[in-house]
Amino acid sequence: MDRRRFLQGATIASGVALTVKGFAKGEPPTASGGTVPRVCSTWDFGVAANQAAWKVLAGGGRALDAVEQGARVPEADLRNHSVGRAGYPDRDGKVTLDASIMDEHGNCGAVAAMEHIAHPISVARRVMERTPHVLLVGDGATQFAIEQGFPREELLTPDSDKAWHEWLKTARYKPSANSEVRTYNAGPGGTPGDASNHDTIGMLAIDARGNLSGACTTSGMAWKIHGRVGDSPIIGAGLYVDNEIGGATSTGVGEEVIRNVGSFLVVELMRQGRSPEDACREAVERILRRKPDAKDLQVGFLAMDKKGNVGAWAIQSGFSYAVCDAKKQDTLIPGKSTY
Ligand code: SD4
Repeated sequence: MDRRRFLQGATIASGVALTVKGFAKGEPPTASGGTVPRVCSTWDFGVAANQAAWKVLAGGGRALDAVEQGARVPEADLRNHSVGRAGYPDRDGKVTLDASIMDEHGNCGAVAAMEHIAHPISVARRVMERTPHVLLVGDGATQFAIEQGFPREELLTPDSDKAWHEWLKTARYKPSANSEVRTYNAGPGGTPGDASNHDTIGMLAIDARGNLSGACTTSGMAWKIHGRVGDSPIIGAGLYVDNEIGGATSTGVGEEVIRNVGSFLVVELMRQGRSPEDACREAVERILRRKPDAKDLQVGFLAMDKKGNVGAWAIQSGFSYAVCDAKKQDTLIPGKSTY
């Protein structure tokens, strides 16, 4: 399903609780009307991730379990070249993954630049729950994962390898706006391109007890310098959750998010009384005020407040997100006739 159809579907599916506006530049979607439990996630591949998360929430499960289960879906999806297995590699042909997770108690865990482990979100959770640390990187993260029983695997698929060799012909690294073009929908062997080399899944959930958790997982920017770490595993940048206020997550060019501690900023703006959408918008505008050239890049924020209200904002059009709760879990499934 392309983004336009997803959005049309989302509009039809919205009912009273969700209002999805058009995607004219500077006009990302909003969801309002707090509903608990609820899960939201970035981009249209968030629809499938939300379904997995919803199974946990609908059964009365914890938001933390929901976001972990949800994030594992795109991590395993071979059509998705920006998260987990089959993610596009760095300039040296190595697939290095970043992920973070945060629960309702303020506990958090993360891995960065980790190779050979297919589910970084679950390793991040182990870091949170089984170590005194927050962030493990590189070989240390892989070693820890293996000690924890995760299998060591080759994550570079033939499609991603082919795309990398194609990129090597010019070897030009130029992250740019992620607007209409994306490799996710191009299917196996999707054309690699500057315009579509970054799509992270960030998820936020609130469970029936009103507790919030979040997760964020990515293979980062395609063709990056080996060792580059984006915003996704940096607590406060790619993900932040404060169970009293709400949570936020980000997607897009991570360097701009890190510079502005984006997700923490969004949560702090909600603490000051801003709605999730307003908070995301102000964070985007902060980035643009500090660096006007960032207008040519893509950065998007997604936020959920303590009541389950959801909002988002992005520099460019083309950013989408998926929301799932008891009222509309089915209607946001891709390919359903309501589309
Ligand atoms: C990064 N923020 O590594 C990630 C990439 C991304 O949509 O979000 N793409 O910078």
